[in-house]
Amino acid sequence: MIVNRQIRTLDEFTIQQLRDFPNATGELSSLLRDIGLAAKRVNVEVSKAGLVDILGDANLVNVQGEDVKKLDIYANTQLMGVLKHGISCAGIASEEFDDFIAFNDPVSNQSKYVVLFDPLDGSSNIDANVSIGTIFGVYRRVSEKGSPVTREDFLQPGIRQVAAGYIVYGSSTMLVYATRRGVNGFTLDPSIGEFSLSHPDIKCPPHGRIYSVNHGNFHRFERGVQQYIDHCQRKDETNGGPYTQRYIGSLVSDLHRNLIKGGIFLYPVTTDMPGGKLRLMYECNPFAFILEVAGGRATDGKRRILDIQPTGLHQREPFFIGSRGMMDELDSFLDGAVPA
Ligand code: P6P
Repeated sequence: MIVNRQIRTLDEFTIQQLRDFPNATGELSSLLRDIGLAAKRVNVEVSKAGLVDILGDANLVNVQGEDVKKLDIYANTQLMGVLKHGISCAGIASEEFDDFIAFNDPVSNQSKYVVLFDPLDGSSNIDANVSIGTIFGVYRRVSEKGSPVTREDFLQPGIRQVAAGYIVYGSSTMLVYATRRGVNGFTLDPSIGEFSLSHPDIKCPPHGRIYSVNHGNFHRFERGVQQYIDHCQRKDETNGGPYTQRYIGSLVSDLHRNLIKGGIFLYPVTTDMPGGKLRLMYECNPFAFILEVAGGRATDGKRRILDIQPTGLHQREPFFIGSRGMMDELDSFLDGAVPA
């Protein structure tokens, strides 16, 4: 196998960004490299899960009331560690913690970013060896530098993210992140232990033929959603259908596939989850930012996800995200959907 050694690594790419934007302080580049380091450490454990006693439950329940897997804790510890000991992050909020964490040391208090993350999303799939992922969003703090971060630094609408990304621990391990300048994907090259640019300037196809939804909830969806799903199944060749249904049950895997191939993902409210299931701050917002930069759309069925003013770190939202043309098509079935 001939590997192109001219491919830029994540470190080279982020440093090149600095050269291209001399006014940049380098803090964001440094923060992204820190996340890349944590991802490499998590990848080692994820890839040998099943061989060592790092699978299974940690006999703990997190703020979500969900059983915490040992790998959840490991991933959470690795992410918090690199960010706390770096120079770019003043504090974090994690799915695994009830409240945000202010690092509150002299260096961290001078940092200008905060990071919200889901350290290992889809961890209920670990035991079945299904791909899982890490999701993160980066915001510029709004409180005064030099002091500990406050709740307002974290409760910002998603449109204020300066970067967002995910790592998918799959057949290969990829780190994909977006800034306003674009979305770029890096594949971990085990021969050099570096994430290498493999998917430059990712664009989400304006239309696709994949729809992703948990059909088990069909009879608990609102009528408009049911009608849209029925439409996806009834499309004929004249209007590009029928669509194909793909649902892994691991958000990072489902959305990575739809980002690359085009498609739409739906996690609507159901009668037993009237607020939706997915978390606004560290699941919906990061992916909404990434998809919009790549040309897609993301809503809660009515509002643009990135416009939602959060009221809590762990609030849930109904979530519809994907190719612009498919999202526009969905809007025509949903009452009160705000046209793009
Ligand atoms: P359901 C995994 O538990 C997760 O949080 C996301 O990764 C995934 O998209 C969703 O829940 C799957 O939920 O109810 O279809 O199993």
